Amino acid sequence: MKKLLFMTLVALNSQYLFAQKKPNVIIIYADDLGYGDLGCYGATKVRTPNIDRLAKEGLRFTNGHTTSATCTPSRFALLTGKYPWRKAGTGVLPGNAVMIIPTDKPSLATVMKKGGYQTALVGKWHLGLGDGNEIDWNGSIKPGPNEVGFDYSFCFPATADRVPTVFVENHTVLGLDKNDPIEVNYQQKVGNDPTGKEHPELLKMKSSPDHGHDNTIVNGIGRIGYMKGGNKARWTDEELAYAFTERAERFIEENRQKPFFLYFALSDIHVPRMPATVFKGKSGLGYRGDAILQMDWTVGRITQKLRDLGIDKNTLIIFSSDNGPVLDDGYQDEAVTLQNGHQPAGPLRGGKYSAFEGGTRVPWIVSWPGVVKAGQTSDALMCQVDLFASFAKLTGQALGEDDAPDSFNMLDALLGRTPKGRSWLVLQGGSLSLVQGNFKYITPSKGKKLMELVNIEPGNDEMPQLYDLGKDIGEKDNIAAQYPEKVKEMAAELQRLKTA
Ligand code: NG6
Ligand code: CA
Repeated sequence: MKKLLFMTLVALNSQYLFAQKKPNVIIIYADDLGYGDLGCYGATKVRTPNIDRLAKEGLRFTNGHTTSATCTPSRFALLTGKYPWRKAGTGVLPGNAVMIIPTDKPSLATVMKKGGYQTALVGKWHLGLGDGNEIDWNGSIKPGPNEVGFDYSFCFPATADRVPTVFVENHTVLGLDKNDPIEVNYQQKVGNDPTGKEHPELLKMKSSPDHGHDNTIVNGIGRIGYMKGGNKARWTDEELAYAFTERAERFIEENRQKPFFLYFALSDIHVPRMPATVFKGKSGLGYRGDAILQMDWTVGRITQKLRDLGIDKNTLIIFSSDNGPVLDDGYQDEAVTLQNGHQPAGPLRGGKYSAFEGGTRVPWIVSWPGVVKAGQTSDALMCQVDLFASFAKLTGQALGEDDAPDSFNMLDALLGRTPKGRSWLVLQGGSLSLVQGNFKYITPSKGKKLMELVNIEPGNDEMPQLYDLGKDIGEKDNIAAQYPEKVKEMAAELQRLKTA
């Protein structure tokens, strides 16, 4: 009897240890969500109770970063553990681009797979597909997410404002009628579908003047790029959040007995913001605010699903965003006119596309009930490029020398065991910056000081910029002239890191 009890205790204990070691991991990656867009980061004009709850039950970072101020490079860094500016061709990609994640090197997903996880990507991909030969949208689309470590993938290829506006499930376009083949072209019009440019009267949401977004019209919205065919396979914008959430829930449910890794890359709150009808008009801030409510609903569905399945305590969730916020990113969706005092970047200067903090400092929440202490805030300097090495550590793996060259194991900071983050970080906005402690140095660059179309300061200046983020989080006071030695030292260090 005693022995039995002992064995049971050992078994329970090792199960507990196993549970501690191999939590399910979900990265919920919002698109273009700013530092000030959530209640738990100070927003008062829009309510995000589900995400706020995640923060309340876990850890909220105040100095968490993406590597870059746009989507493709940030996602590249997340999956490869490498700074995107080290590799040419990692800027915002069109919908028919070649895949830029190498298939012959480990990715975040292959690491998790090797660690014994079932892996999935659900949502926005935007890292290219295929190997350089023209993509056959009507056949098998390879290589893609499944070739870089995802057992299951359900995505759209680029952004919601770029063709083709279809779901790709593993290697095939979902719901494709073979008699209505898809053709995609980013140079010239294909097929007879009306374009936004020729037929603005057909649009249910107008594009903003001069932004483009006036090629093929799908679901009453002009897109970037031209497509023909695939009419039955085209999604409607209003179903995107639901479709992604449903697929994510299904993956969680099917894999609830195993450790799983879900990279859940939301389309919200990127343009075109055209949320499900039930969210339209709900926030009072236009469709951008409504998309925030929809995003919060998505998070609520996922956390509820985990609770329903009884696996919430064994699931590590990271919620973050790929870059900072933008109001007008190409469509007249009232984000500007109905802003109503909402500050999407909070106290930060700049936004999407910017070298200022608004470009890369984003919401970053970690929850793992019972392991990550509830209600913590950390001001550790964090970067998504480090998730690669941190997850390798979490799953008990050593990285090869050439793997994830820019990724450091920050697991202790990630789980709130230490307040110490990185001591330095390179960030990519209009130009490169280096953060060291409280100092931030921005490389001189010639470009415009204001991107008029999006009304964002990209951080360009022909003179070096130096800010003390400890005192001046809004980067208002350039102190480069007062600290010439510091400027020289940081410029040299950035140069060294670039070639290291
Ligand atoms: C820009 C688009 C913008 C958005 C962005 C990508 C124009 C003028 N603007 O080029 O609308 O699609 O690319 O956003 O075309 S990201 O979040 O995927 O990086
Ligand atoms: Ca983005």
